[in-house]
Amino acid sequence: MVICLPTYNERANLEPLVERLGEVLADVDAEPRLLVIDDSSPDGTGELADRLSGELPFLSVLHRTRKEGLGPAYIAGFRRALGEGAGYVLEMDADFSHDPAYLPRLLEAAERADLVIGSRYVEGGGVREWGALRRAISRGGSAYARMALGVKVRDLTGGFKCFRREVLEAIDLDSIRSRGYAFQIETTYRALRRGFEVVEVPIVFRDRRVGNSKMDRGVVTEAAWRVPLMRFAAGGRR
Ligand SMILES: Nc1nc2c(ncn2[C@@H]2O[C@H](COP(=O)(O)OP(=O)(O)O)[C@@H](O)[C@H]2O)c(=O)[nH]1
Ligand SMILES: [Mg+2]
Repeated sequence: MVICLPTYNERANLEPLVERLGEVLADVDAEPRLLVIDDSSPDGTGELADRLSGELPFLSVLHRTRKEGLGPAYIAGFRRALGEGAGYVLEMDADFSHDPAYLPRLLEAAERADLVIGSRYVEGGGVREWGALRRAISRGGSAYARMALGVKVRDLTGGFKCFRREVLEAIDLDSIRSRGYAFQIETTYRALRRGFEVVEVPIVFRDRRVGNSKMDRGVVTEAAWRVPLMRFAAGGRR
C-alpha cells in the first residue's frame, strides 16, 4: 500500500503531515508507504522531503522537473507505486484538507470495493471553511460531471481516494491527459466504465492549513471542456 502525496510548495505542511500519517498508520497492518511527488517546488519542499526520507524508512520521494499539474504528477506516482508492487494505491492532498484520521475508514471500505472515494457530498460528509464561491464551484463541478457522464458518484472532483491496483492497471493511465480536477473525474469515470465497484465514504474537507491553492481558473475550464470528451476515451468493460 502506497499513499501518494503530490506537493507543490507545501514546505510548511509536509513535515507535520508526515508525522501525523505515521501516527495514524502505526495501527494499519498493510505496511503503508508514503510517496511524495514533488514538481521542483521553489520553496524547497523537495529538499525537505529528501531529508525526511533519510530519517523515515517508510517515506520515499519522486522528483519531477516541471510543474505540469496534479494529473501527470499522480500518474508518475502511480507508476512508481505499481512498480513497487503496491496492492492499494492512495491519493491525498498534502495540505491537511484531507484528514489522515479518515484513512482507516477508507482502507476498511477498500476491502469491499475497487475504488473508494472520500466524499464531501454524501450523507455525513461536508466542507468546512471554504467560502461560498469555492463551495459553489466544487458542487457545481461535480453536478455537471455527473450529468454529462451519466454517473451516480456524488464527489467526482475530490482527491482523497484509494484504488486497488487492478483499477490502475485497467484504466490506461498513459492515455489520460487531464491535469487538474478533470484528472479526478476521469480516473473515477474510467473505473466505472470498466465495471469496477466504486464506493463513497463521507469525509469533512477542511481548507488547507498553510499556503495557497495551486488550482486556478484554467483548471476549472479544463474540466468543463474535457468532461464531455471523456465518454469517448473511457474504454469498455473488462
Ligand atoms: N506535484 C504536484 N503537486 C501539485 C500540483 N498542483 C497541486 N499539487 C498538490 O496537490 C494537492 C492539491 O492541490 P491544492 O492546490 O491544495 O488544490 P485545492 O485543494 O483544490 O485548492 C496539494 O498537495 C498540492 O501541493 C502540481 O502541479 N504538481
Ligand atoms: Mg488543497
